[in-house]
Amino acid sequence: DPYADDPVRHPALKVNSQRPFNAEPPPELLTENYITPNPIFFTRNHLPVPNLEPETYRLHVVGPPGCQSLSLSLDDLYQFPKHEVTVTLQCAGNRRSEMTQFKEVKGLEWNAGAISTARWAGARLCDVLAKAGHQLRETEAHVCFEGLDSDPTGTAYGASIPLARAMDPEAEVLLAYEMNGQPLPRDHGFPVRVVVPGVVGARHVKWLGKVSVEPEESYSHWQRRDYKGFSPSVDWDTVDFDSAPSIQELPVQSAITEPKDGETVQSGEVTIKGYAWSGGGRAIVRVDVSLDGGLTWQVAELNGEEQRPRKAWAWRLWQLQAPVPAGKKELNIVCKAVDDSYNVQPDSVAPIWNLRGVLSNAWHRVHVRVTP
Ligand code: MTE
Ligand code: MO
Repeated sequence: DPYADDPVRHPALKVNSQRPFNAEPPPELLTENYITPNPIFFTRNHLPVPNLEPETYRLHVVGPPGCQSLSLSLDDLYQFPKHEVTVTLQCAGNRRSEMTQFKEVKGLEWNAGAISTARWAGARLCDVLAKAGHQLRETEAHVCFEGLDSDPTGTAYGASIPLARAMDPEAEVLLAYEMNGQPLPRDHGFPVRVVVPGVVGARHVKWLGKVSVEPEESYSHWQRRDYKGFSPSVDWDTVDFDSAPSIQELPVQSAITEPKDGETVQSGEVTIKGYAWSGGGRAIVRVDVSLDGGLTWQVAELNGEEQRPRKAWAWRLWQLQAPVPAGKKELNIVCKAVDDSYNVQPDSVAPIWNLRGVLSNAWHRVHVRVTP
């Protein structure tokens, strides 16, 4: 069993797949803290978790002709200026189960918990690339990452981001060795992972073994044959993965974490909680909540850390306390967020459904009963 050496996990996690391990925190725990505690941070593994020795660990940095290649130990990485940033990481498949309810898709059944937030620390990728002699040139190029996790044929997990993002100090791309003040837990990439603020989880390569600058995107399955969006009309017979760009920045997202779907709430007053986040550093400017399926709306209070414009890498938590309209036996609670480009979420799943069930960001809906 290649998974026999996987780490022990927190019992509160809701497991979507044991081998490889995929799990999300229950919604009410997810928004209990602004920073997600490491043991309940959602986990998305495609392969067995490698067991790496910090003493012998080396990161290989490979450049195009004219650049130096580096082999960096953990101590070498610690010599670069330590950079810290709070970043929300979201899987492209977050809320996939709502797409499945509309029409079958291929993928893990994530609810709204394939998203978490941590304070990451490490070396900036731009500093490491600069040390290898890289400059941002006119030509389009990509920074490819390879994990040290691999399948039985030896194929490693891989992904890439454009060189322009990697070289931009303001983009704050990290080779992270700390998560919330601790060494990375094994499930989250010990000893080093990539953190790409504002970008889909799939590019945050864990157990990082190799960084290389290439003229083309990564040839990895997960860059080329997965994590792409398609029209609802595209099926597995007609899909052409080369026709769509790889997902990088994610669209605006929000979800309700309390109350839970199917719950019964007291009459009088109801408290509704959730999270909101957008990709590309776009800040959340507003969250609207409806108790009547979207006929009327109230504005929720935004909590958590205020985000910098264009560098809003982390989520806002939000809350609304509202009177339950007299005589109501049930509530159709809905939330939707607006980011600082005034992007909004679509009202339903049907027009954004896709065969892989990615980019699921329709208005989030929760149905509850009211005790008389
Ligand atoms: N990196 C490696 N090496 N192997 C993986 O399976 N999964 C990716 C990404 N990095 C993955 C990886 C995906 S799809 C996501 S969503 C994030 O890691 C999840 O990070 P987390 O498990 O720390 O939450
Ligand atoms: Mo993912």
